[in-house]
Amino acid sequence: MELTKEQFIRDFKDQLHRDFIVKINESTDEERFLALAHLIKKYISTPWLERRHDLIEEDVKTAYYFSIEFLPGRMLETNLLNLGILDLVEDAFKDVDVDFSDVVNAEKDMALGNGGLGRLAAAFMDSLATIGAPGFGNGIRYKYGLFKQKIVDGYQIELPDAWLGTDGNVWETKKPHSAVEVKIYGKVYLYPNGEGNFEPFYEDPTILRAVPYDIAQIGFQNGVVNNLRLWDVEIPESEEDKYRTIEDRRKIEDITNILYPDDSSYEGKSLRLVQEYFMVSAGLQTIIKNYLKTGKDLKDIHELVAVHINDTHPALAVPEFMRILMDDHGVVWEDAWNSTVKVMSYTNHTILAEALEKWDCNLFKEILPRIYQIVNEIDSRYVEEVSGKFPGKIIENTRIIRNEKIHMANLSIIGGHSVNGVAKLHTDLLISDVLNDFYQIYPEKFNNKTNGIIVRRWSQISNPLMSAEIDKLIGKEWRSDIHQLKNLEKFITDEKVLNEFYEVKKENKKKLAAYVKETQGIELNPDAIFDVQVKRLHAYKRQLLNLLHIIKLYWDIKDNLDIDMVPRVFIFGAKAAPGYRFAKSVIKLINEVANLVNNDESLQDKLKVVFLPNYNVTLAELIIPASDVSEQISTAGKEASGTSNMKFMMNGAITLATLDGANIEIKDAVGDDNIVIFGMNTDEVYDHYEKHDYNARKLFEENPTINRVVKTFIDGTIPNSQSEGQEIYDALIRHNDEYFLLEDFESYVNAQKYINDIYQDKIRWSQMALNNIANSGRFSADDTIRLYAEEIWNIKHN
Ligand code: 8GP
Repeated sequence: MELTKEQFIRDFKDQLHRDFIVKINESTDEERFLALAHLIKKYISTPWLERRHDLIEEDVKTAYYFSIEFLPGRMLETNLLNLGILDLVEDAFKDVDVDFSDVVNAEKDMALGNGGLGRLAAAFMDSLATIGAPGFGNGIRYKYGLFKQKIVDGYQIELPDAWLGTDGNVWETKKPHSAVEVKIYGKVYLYPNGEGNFEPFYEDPTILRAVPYDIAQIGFQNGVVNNLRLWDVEIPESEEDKYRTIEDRRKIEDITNILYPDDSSYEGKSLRLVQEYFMVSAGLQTIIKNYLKTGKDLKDIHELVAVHINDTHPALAVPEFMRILMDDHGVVWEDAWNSTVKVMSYTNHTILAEALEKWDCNLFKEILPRIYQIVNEIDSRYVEEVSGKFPGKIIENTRIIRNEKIHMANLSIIGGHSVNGVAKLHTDLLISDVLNDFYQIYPEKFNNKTNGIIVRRWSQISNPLMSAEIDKLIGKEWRSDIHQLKNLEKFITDEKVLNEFYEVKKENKKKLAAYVKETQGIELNPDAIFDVQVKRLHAYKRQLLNLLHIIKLYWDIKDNLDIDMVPRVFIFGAKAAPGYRFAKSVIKLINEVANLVNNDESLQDKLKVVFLPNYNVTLAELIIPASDVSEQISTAGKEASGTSNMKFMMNGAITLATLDGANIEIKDAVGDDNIVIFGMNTDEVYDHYEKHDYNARKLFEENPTINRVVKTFIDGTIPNSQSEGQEIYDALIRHNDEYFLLEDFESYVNAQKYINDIYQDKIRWSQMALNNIANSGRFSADDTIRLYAEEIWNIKHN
């Protein structure tokens, strides 16, 4: 946008004055942040408003991305960057003597998501706007984001993240006039309406008022402003009488209170199903209402609307779309079904069986009586359609209702025209294994869309030093055309350049070290290798393998205090699901090993271990630019894609990886010499599954290193962790090491040794790092979303 620094300073002072009746030098950082956010909203209000009107008026096909998670993190810098005024604002703040980074730090992380899936959804919002595509988001306005993690005595403690505070989210705008009603519970009777359809009659339903809050999604320097709509629940005025007590009201308010309510209880499960339906119904009603404004026939709605089901949580979109078309607008089943299948598409984000959603029919029927009828009908018609054409076993495996359960992935696949995985290997595994039965029926529905990242955030915003260095070498065009990073390859033998990148990394390491010192009291040596594993804590991601290696190093140094090794700092960041006992035990052990190692002076700082609490997007922005080694060590086949792996490579960290998820594509991008691969591949893992021949105890008994390392968990070496240590020991030895840590251990140790060796060759290491940066452009979410736009949604973009 066109703006001078002087004009901006005037606008900003005015805004502060108006919002808080305060002068700039008397204002707090929070006031400055809020005023700046309000000002940004003012700057974009016109294109934001016009965007939606234009799309409706001009009959432009629009994609709606339905997701139960959105994880944007902080939005201030991204918004300023995308508006093209980040530098100007930073500069202006210097002129008025305000520290811009303090203003940035006054923003709370918007963490309406758990990890990769939610971060990807937020990235796609940015990319959709950036490629100028009509693509809007649809989700839930949770009052509490993902819990805040504190570590007390080595244990994870979860604290509520009341991110909305009392004033709400500064980026949002409440739209009460667009509220809709959503019906749950009660009974439904169907009466034939004489036109081949049924008229439903609802007896005693619970009626909810869904109120939208809109958040602008600003495209990168292109004037486009898309919308992310998050729904909040209220009690409709007409129903007020029914909710006299605080307890009664709370039952309703709970619906949008928390992200992923604990679903180990019946109440938790119902709440989650209600959340899913609430968001889907409110979103679809609005989409259909807007479509009708075009004056077009509902049976052609697929020509203007695409709905994306991000993982199975929004899968109720299929029957709800049918319901609205049929019950509210009298479309006959066949026409409604034809449109629904063309409108819907689905992304699968994991092959882990426990994450594939299933609902008990009884619970489903109680909460969503009309939707249950429709799902039943979809299921019977599906069985009828494929009967005789495919073996009974395949039909049984793919139908929606089986063993009194509703299979949400099956509903999403049958009810849509596209199913995609999120990296090549992941899609291949869906096709050849997890969803192979479906592939035999609908091969044409399957496609791959490898994940991507917002390259601007992970370079320009989080790593300004590296970005300035790149500018010096190849000019600034890469900032808007990421593929130009490839031009950095020209400098791969230029020692001066390599040294400069090395120094940039060191500066970033010093910054992280200062944070660690301040928050944890641990001193880090910036000349050490910063070896980082940050991601959700899960057994398959194998943080424990990393820890086994740390324990090995500990013994190596203890055995030979003069050992020749580059000092190593292992950094972890990871939240464990509150009910996930094993994951919490791993956190406890990491912290106790950290205590052991960091307080043992005989190690002479050769080894340090740091667990940084409350890993989130903001912390990632500090850690990733400071990393030398990116740990991507999941059991092959288990990590659908990963996206932090892409962020690390973009920041010149060397990937230490198994051949899993997008690591394989990173390897293709950088070449075998610029990545360190270890461990079993997927075929080898599957071979163990088939032959049932894996024997962890044998490895433990026959390999002295493994024996010593594993015994460390139970022999009292690691203080204050007896029961957790035993649990880990049992998981590895008594329960036969489900994720093959011991089998991959030796190969991992060798890979780590290799890292230690090449790090000593500064030029070689820097060449690898530069090669990673130069080839990271291919993981831009802008490119990924272009493929969604062209191959799945059929929407236009620039
Ligand atoms: C994650 C995958 O684990 C990760 O590899 C991938 O990069 C990311 O999605 C984005 O595609 N999957 C999930 O978070 C996930 O499946 N969550 C559902 C169980 C809730």
